[in-house]
Amino acid sequence: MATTLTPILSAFWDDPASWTLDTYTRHGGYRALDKALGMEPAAIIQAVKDSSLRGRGGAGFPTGMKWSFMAPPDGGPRYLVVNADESEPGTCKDVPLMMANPHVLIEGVAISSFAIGCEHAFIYLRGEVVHVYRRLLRAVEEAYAAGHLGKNVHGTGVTLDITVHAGAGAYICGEETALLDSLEGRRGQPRSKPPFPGVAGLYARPSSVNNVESIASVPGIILEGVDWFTGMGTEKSTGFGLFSLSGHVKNPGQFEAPLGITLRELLDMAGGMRDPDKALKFWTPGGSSTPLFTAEHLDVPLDFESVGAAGSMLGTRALQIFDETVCVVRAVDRWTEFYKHESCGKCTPCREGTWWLKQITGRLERGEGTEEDIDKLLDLCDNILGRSFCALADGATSPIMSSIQYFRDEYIAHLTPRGCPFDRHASTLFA
Ligand code: L3W
Repeated sequence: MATTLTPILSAFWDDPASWTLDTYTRHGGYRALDKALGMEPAAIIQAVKDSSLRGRGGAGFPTGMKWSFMAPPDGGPRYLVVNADESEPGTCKDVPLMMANPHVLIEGVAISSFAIGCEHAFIYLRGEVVHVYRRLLRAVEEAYAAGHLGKNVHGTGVTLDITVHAGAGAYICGEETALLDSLEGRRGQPRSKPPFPGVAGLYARPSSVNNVESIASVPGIILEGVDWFTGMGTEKSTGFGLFSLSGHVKNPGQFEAPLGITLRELLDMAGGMRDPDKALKFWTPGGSSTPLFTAEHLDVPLDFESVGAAGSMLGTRALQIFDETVCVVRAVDRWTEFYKHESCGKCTPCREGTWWLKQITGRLERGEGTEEDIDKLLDLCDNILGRSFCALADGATSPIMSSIQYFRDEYIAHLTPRGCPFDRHASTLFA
């Protein structure tokens, strides 16, 4: 049976003024918070654990387990920090979610904060998206005025304040500990783990850092129940997610569907390839940090286990689609430039490694490389993988290693003095 879409977080994005409190309330908003405030905090954590909700920010760590790893209350502050620093190339789900329905995130923050004993939560937003910043500020204001936030949430005596913080636009600040440093007013660079944020996070206090979509999924779990959530998706990758289709696809955008849907099904829903006469060449299952897939992976179920077994990662479900007109070496060179530029410089494998990777992908793309360079790239990747402070450098190796695995011939075709055999003007991407 064909998988169908499950518009839950995106249920009323088409409503006029979908982002207002009025619209959210008309669609049943903040009823989950009412229900949660009548529960024991431990029961909320248990429900999220039982739902098997896994982090939607890329790594897929179980959300309820992360909360239960927090150090026990000692009377001092505890923090929830929402990672809204979406900046992975291709990843574009949290921004539309916050623009179209900021209140589902705020309600999720309120419930999650109550569960973990947090009275002051932060939403750390990517700096460039000023329109989202304004929208969140307005929505938080509305929520305070309606009693969903503040000193006496829903008249229960529970306190919750939310601070929306806009960063300065650095990819590294999506790494949770760099984000915490940045939030504390320092230059954003990853911290060594352990201690994990659950033990010593923001201001060295127990903190949970969770992705926007993870927290926005919590109200549904509380209101509709664990069985409702686990009834979607696969046994180990439960629930639904936003799949973001971009690139050479007829109708790019957000497709909210159960985990386990395939790209073939999603492409059907998106009207197919932009030019039906051009074949799919390669695609990313979860942003540029996840190893590339090709047309042979069209039927891989997009859940954590199946994508992993097929050699990649579900990541952020950022499905960037490239047709046969795209030069894979050029695409990889562009991504590598991104990682080199965004490396925070703290650790040598990443700072030096991404610089060298870019030197080599650049000269290969320009037709100035040698066959030895291809193996040098693989050797460099091998020396970077698992040796850097955070996942940024690992991510940089993914498109390189996978593209050589699937398209070595295309790298070799670049070795002639004329360089890239592709007609740059034939492709509508990377023009
Ligand atoms: C307590 C333990 N907590 C792990 C927690 C940890 C974190 C979460 C996941 O990278 C990936 C990356 C990108 N006790 C724990 C523990 N935790 N062990 O679990 O941790 P980790 O280290 O597996 O992943 P990460 O460093 O959070 C995220 C990939 O996602 N990605 C997404 C990128 C998107 C962006 C963006 O747009 N801003 O960065 C795409 O694939 O490559 O592999 O909370 O504390 N024993």
